[in-house]
Amino acid sequence: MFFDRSRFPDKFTFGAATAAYQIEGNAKGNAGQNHWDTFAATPGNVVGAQNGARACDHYTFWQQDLDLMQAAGFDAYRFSTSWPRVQPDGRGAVNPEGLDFYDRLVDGVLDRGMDPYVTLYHWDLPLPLADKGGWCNRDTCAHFADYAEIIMDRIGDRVASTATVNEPWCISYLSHFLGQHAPGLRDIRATARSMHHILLAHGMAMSRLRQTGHDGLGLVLNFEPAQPADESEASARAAATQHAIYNRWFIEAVTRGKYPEEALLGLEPHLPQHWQDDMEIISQPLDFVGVNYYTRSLYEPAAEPAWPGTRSKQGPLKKTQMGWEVYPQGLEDILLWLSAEYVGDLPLYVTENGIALADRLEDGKIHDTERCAYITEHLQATANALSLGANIKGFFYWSLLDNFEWAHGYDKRFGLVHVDFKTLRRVPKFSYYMLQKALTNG
Ligand code: IFM
Repeated sequence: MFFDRSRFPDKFTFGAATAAYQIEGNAKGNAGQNHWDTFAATPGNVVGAQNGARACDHYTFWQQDLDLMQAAGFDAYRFSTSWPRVQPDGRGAVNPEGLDFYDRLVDGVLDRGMDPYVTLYHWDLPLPLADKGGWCNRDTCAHFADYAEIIMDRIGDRVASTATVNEPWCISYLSHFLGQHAPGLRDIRATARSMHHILLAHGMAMSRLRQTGHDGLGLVLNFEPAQPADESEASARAAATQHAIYNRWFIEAVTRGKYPEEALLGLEPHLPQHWQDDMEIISQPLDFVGVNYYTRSLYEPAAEPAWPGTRSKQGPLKKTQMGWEVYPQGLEDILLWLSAEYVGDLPLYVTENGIALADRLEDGKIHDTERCAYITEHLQATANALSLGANIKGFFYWSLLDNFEWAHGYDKRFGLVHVDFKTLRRVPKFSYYMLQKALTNG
């Protein structure tokens, strides 16, 4: 059986999520370039050197996309605003077309009876700021606070919820240590700095938005249970180190104003001087925490002597098109762990959860039954956590549309709606109709 809305409280919010660079088409509307454009133009970084210049052209087809959201019966649409679309240089002059776009989009969401959930930064760093060191440069944080104020000045009166940043682990560790996302660095000093500065940017934007009278403010973190690959002590230590880096660093900073010792062990020598002085602004009160969850990871010690001295190992569970294990229990565990250890009664939202599959159009239809099962199991996990006391207020599927999956290009399909990237035709998948049926009692 597919999920049943009656298992959730009346006001529980069901939505779907997207992000600007992945769907809008950055070439439209006088947007500035961002570091993904140049990262993608560098051989070997993105499958087929694909980029977000056209994507789903949501910039043109946004009304059609919002109609799809409305017809599915969603309560809310989670989208991000593009910094380079609004401020092509990342500072100073505003592109009026960019601001107008988000103004229309927010009204379009409201006109269709849904709540707008905005994220201010989902990875599209303006190129001129990247040239000055991007998230390794402290100045980027102040520019981000200015940009946050500009956006919220225009749409803040109508949005239901505002997240400053999406997935700081990806913005920093994945992009500066593992080199898999823009700017593609593999450098521990850049990693430590970006891990700190992205939190400082969040804190500075929070302060600015509070001062200018906004509420409903928080941030979106990604979590992945880090489990030992075997029974050994060494693997347990490897998993604990990765748990500290991935799952504890950001939530501990924003809720307790500190970083975990296991992660400081490798990162502290590379943090900016006097980083402790920033922890107060980083840990100011939040109105919610967004939780993005997809899978778990297994860790064991690496032969490599350099910190963190861990490596991940393929697990035995069923895999998605991304090669990620399907592990719904992890979502329940993470939600309960966050409630018990860090957030208490502060509202939690599952702001992203979804599965990539090699969907194929057959007779004009897409029978993505695996996606239906994935969604059902993860909603079940969410309902379990709710019934055990976690204060979860909503669940957003990632993603409404097939889109630009970063380093994987357009090959990995997460959408409820299939997009033909040649014609840009949208075709709702079986999972879309299943959700629609459950949400509309149809
Ligand atoms: O597509 C991404 C999204 O941009 C951030 N969270 C994870 C998704 C799937 O990889």
